[in-house]
This record gives sequence, structure tokens and C-alpha cells, in this order.
Amino acid sequence: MITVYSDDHRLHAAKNELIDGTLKPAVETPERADIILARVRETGLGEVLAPEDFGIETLGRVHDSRYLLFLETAWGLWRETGRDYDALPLAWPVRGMRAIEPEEIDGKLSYFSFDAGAPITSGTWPAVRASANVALTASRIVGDGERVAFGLCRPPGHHAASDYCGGYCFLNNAAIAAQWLRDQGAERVSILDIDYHHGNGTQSIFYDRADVQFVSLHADPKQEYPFFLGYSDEIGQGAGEGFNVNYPMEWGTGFDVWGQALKDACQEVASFAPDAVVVSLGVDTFEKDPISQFRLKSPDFTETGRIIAGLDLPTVFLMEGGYAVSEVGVNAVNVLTGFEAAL
Ligand code: OKP
Ligand code: ZN
Repeated sequence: MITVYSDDHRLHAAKNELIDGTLKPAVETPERADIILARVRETGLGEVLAPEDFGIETLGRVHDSRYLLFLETAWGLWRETGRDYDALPLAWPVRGMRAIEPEEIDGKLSYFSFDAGAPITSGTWPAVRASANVALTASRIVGDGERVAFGLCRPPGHHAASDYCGGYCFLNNAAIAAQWLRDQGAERVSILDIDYHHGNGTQSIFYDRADVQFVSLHADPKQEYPFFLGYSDEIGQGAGEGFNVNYPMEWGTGFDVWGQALKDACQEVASFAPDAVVVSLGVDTFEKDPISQFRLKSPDFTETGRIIAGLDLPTVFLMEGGYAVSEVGVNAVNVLTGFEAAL
């Protein structure tokens, strides 16, 4: 299978992350993508191609134009205030407060985010553009007739909504890919999100739509980030009712339960009968993941790929999370080789 990859991910390298009440070294690092790419090469998965450049209009099919302008200009505005370190928000409009875009950069950072987990650095904008271009190029490869492609996206995307960032995510790569496939003539597209965390951004983007189904396996929001979305009674609304399917699972879940949920999820996808499936591929379900609480083992990822291949659908894999750096390459590529072995 072809992998699409861009070195430009390196332009986004956050220094710190606010975790457990203290500033710790960032968990979402450039090294993650380097290790996955090395594993792609080591296993001889297939060719590695650079992304094509899709214009900003393509991003505008999913993201709000004010938000895109913010992402493009935020670092410059932050620098104008004399600060040269990563830009982070520290206040959000909750119950009863006013969601009006402020004039000053500190207010804008808050307005266009839902947490302090998506720091903006000097190279964030070109890096997230490249990540979206990786997703779009992988989608084009599948749209042109390949059975499968792997977009080695970094930064990830599934926590980003139409007009806010958060949780290491800025542009929603999976949503951009699914919308592009729709715009190219696919009638229905499914997004199967197997990252440990709920893809709140993706869900919110397609929540009222019947043409893009969102199916997600994740840690229960009553215990786990992003806490405020991902319950099983979120089934979509209006025309979208019935096209959003959540499988929240308890901390400590292993492959016995998770694998069964994946099979159920694949049945949901099959009954939707999409023209293509976009997989938000997170491997932070791994037992040794430093920020997660599921218990999948490396061979379980191979089986995961095999199960997804059973859908017998054109498939775009897009990288999301996975933070156990020494095993992130093996686990991600196990899904892909498991998929290929089942063809
Ligand atoms: C991004 B992706 C955990 C703090 C959570 C943000 C996690 C973002 C994960 N104690 N911080 O879904 O892998
Ligand atoms: Zn995750």
C-alpha cells in the first residue's frame, strides 16, 4: 500500500504540555511520525509519496473561514505582543458566557479552542496544512482506484471541529478527506474512528448529516478526555439521526471487548453501504500508551487491520494518536499489514 508522508510535520513541535497539573515535555512529538515512517520502510509496506497541495478552499469545505484565518495569523499576532514561545489559551466561554470573537490574540486563542492542548508555534500553520494535504492525497489515491492508502498525518485531527482546535489537533484531516471524497462523487462515506479518544471534532462536523456516517470506539467520556462528548446516546440529529454511532468503553478494556465492538462497528458501516471508508487510525489503545487506559497488545493491531479489510471497501487510513513512541511504528503498521494480508 502507498504511504503519503511530508517532512513538514516537523515544523510543528510543541515544547510543553499541561498534564496532571504541571508543565511536562510534549507527548505529541515529531519523533512519532519518524518512527512510523521508519517502520513503513522496514516492513516494505510500499512506496512513500509526497503530498500534492490542495488549496485552502478544500479546507473551507469543513472549516469556518474565520477559524482558518485565525490559524494562519495566530503566530504572527502572538509574536507582535513580544512573546516567542508556544501560544496557549487559558480561559473558555462556558455556561452563560458570551461566545464573541475577541480582538486580542489571547482572547482569540480561547475563542478558537476547547482546551490548552493545541499550542500554536511558528510552524504550526504550514505543518497542519501539510498534514491535511497528506490526508487529501491519500484520499485521491483511493478515489483514483487503489483499494487502500495510508496518510501518515501529523499533527492529528479528530479533536478539531469546524471552528476550534484542541487535543493536539488543528485541522480535521479525516473530515477534510471524507468531505473531499463526497465532493468527488462518493454518495456516502463512513469515518471509522479507532483512536483511544473520542473524535469529538469529527462527530460535531457531521452530526446533522446523513451522507457521512461517524462510528467511533473510544474510552468512556465519563472517565476520559475529551469528557464532554462521546456517549452512546449521541446518535446524530435531524437528517443525521442514526448516522452517528459511539462505542464508549471502560478504562482497562482489552481486545476481547474492544475487538467485539470493532466487529459491531464494522456491521454498522456495512449497513450504511458507503462508497469509501476513512479510518481515523489511533494506536493509543495500546497497553503501554503513556496517556491511555486500554490494554491492546501489538498483535491485536494486526487483527484490527484484518477485521477492517473484511468490509471490502475502498479504505483511507489516516494517522491520529499513539504515544508509546518505541512501539508506535510497529502498532500502526501492524494494522496496515494485517489489512493487506487479508486482501
Ligand atoms: C489526541 B488524540 C490526558 C490528557 C489529555 C489530550 C489528549 C489528546 C489526544 N490525561 N490530553 O486523540 O490521540
Ligand atoms: Zn487519541
